[in-house]
Formats: sequence, C-alpha cells, structure tokens
Amino acid sequence: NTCMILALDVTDREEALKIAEDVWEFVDAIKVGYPLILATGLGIIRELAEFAPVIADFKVADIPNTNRLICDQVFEAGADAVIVQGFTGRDSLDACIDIASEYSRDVFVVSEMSHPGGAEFMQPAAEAIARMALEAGAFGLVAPATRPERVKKIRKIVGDKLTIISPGVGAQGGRASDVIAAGADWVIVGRSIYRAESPKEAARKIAEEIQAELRGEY
Ligand code: BMP
Repeated sequence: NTCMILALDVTDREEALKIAEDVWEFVDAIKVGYPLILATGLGIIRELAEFAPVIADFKVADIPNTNRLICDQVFEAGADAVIVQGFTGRDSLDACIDIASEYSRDVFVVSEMSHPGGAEFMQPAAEAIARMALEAGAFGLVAPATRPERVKKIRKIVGDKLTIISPGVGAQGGRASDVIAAGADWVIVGRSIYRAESPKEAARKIAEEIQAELRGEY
C-alpha cells in the first residue's frame, strides 16, 4: 500500500501506457478522466487495468437516470471505481451507488474541490455532502490536499467508514505528508509525476515522503 494514486491526465495513449509501466510499483491505483479518455477512447481503461486498478474520474453530475447510464458504461469498460459529484443530491448519488453495487465496484464522491474556486460554492456544502455520502453507502470521498484542515474536518465527520482520496499535491501546492497527517488515505498526484523528467523517480520520492509520515518521522 503506497497511499498514492496517479492522475494520468496525458492525452497520448503511448505516453500514458509508458508512464503507467514506469510508476505502477509506487501507486495503488490510476485515475483517468476526460483528457485521456476523450483523446484515446474508453478502451484505455482496460489497457491501464493491466498495471493497477483504474478509477474513472467522470465527476458524474446529472439526474439519476443519466447517472445510471453513465456509470453503466464506465463499469462495462472495466473501471474499478467512479468519481461522482455530490452536489447533485442524494437521488443522483443513489443511482450511481446502485449501479456500482451491481458490478461490485466503488463510488467516490467529491465533497469540495481543491482549486481556489472550490471554496466558493462547494466548501459551504462539503460537510453535508460528506454526511450524505456516508449515509448513502459510498466507498469514499474526494477532499482537497490544498486545504489539509478541511480534510481533517471531513475525516472527523466520516470517521473511518469512508476512504478519503486527496488531490492537489505538488502542482496545486499541497504536500503529500501534510494531507496524510490530516487524515487522507490516499493522495492523488498528476503533473508532479507525469511531467517530471523521470516520472518513476518523482513517484518514488512522494511515496517515500508518505511512508516517512506514516512512520511518524515528520
Ligand atoms: P495535478 O496533481 O496535476 O494537480 O492533478 C490533480 C488531479 O486531480 C486532476 O486529474 C484533477 O482533475 C483532479 N482533481 C483535483 O485536482 N481537485 C479536485 O478537487 C478533484 C479532482 O478530481
């Protein structure tokens, strides 16, 4: 368990597969989203699943019926988990969780986003979204590494019942060890790895920082 998820936001298939091959030993999962899937097609999910479980980040945010149709496609394509928005409400979330449980797959719910704008409208709703995700039986939450104090707050609300994955490390200014200390289970890292001269070394360094934090060396 490396406590790290690679956000693979490149738009070239060969590059994506090369990076996955380089860094798989340092990551527990690979997150793919619109950039890579729109560029290369849904088939990339099965190709990447050879290296690690794949989390499909479609930030699903529609009415229940459309959410159901989207999640069905995502799981048929081989994704192990899907990321959905929480602000669309309980019925929309329930639709995603229903389909996920049919496939025995997982749903992560975004409570509040990591960029500065994520504090404008989402932050005031984040704690209620976290409670809803807990009640609805989601697998986990996405909470911002750029605001470790918010991760701490969300962790208090959900206890150890939900897995917290946290983007915003590196390029967005967050520090992996800080957000792990605040209660995140996994950090999500994109640019700091895939844009590094050596993605493998970059991943190794962040993995080591996390392990040192977990050993209490920070
Ligand atoms: P990077 O490490 O390059 O900043 O990438 C972070 C990844 O996490 C991106 O794929 C982004 O879309 C995603 N993400 C985020 O940065 N903040 C959120 O609140 C939710 C996300 O899914």
